[in-house]
Amino acid sequence: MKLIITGFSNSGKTTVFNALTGQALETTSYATSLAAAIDPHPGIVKIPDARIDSLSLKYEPKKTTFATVEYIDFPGITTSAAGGDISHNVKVFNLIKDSDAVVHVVRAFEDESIMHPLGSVNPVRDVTSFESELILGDLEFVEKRIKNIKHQEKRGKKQEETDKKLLAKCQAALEEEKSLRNIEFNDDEKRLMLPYQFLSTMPEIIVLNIDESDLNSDKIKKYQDDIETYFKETGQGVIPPVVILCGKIEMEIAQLPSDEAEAFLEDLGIDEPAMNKLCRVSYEALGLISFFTVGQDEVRAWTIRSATHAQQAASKIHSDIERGFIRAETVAYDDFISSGESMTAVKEKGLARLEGKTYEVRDGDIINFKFNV
Ligand SMILES: Nc1nc2c(ncn2[C@@H]2O[C@H](COP(=O)(O)OP(=O)(O)O)[C@@H](O)[C@H]2O)c(=O)[nH]1
Ligand SMILES: [Mg+2]
Repeated sequence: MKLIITGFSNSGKTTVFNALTGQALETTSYATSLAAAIDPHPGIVKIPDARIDSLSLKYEPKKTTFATVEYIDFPGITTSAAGGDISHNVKVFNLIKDSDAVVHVVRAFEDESIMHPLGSVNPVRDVTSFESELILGDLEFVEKRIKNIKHQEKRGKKQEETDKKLLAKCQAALEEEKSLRNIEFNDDEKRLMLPYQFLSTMPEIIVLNIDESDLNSDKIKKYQDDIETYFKETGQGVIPPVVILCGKIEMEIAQLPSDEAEAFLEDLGIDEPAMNKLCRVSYEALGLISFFTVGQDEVRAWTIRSATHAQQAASKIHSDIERGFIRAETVAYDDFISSGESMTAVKEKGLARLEGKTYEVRDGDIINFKFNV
């Protein structure tokens, strides 16, 4: 699963990427003319999970494995209002289409020495202009596709009517500057839309990158409210989560040895880095959940989409387990904890379940698959 970090230049994308990954990429803005020469920069990030921490303490395994997602850093999008080279956006759009969700970094920190491409700090305007760029990108795509269909028809090749109707519907919405995530589509239309990977249907997470001195300030609360209001007014209930953090501080924390990082957090009066929250929110936005396997060798979180059946979940571990699936011995993490972290107690209380192939695995299930090949 892959998330692309994007937004306008100097919003703090690379800073956030460094904070997430512990890498140390250079955090200066690239001129758009240089951007074309830069490759997307990936980084794998562990999803912090207190449940894995405590399972690992209990089982003392040789190895502990957390769930991961991948983040991509790349020079951000630009807008014609900023006089940028719009052709660069196509490259960003292709990367967005290749990802599973978008982390949109929005600048909320004031710093006169760092240029804002639109001349001033105004998070709501940035959110709106970003959305407009996505809509424009989709519109161009739809227009191209429609043109192509017409061209094919002229050459006597019959084209699918449902597809044509769908594209016309999308075009109409986009021309009214509506994101496609705010338009209702029936199941057939949704199926047809899937391969188009429309930009304005991507799950999005907003990161408000604030000044250290603004933590808990009314100004930031207002920014957040205004952003949420914008999505409420333009949309139909799909409000991207807004994560508030100070990228600069987070990057410093990520580059400290863990004991020093803890002391630093204590000084700041916060119990965990905001990056942990961003990771969890990312995981949720992707519709992902974790199930666990435990033992002396390894305690491990496995990533699946919510509503995945047990047999399919088993395939994450090994295709043999999927093929020879007999049953999934399942205990909810919370039941394990409330039974004093004892599997024997869990069984005595009747909280251990034997689940079949089509059981929908839940977040936090501790599973022992029985199989025969
Ligand atoms: N004051 C302040 N500066 C920041 C913050 N986050 C990033 N910056 C600075 O903004 C500039 C651009 O950051 P960068 O991460 O390269 O932005 P990008 O162009 O979006 O990748 C750098 O000089 C950063 O040090 C922040 O939270 N507060
Ligand atoms: Mg950057």
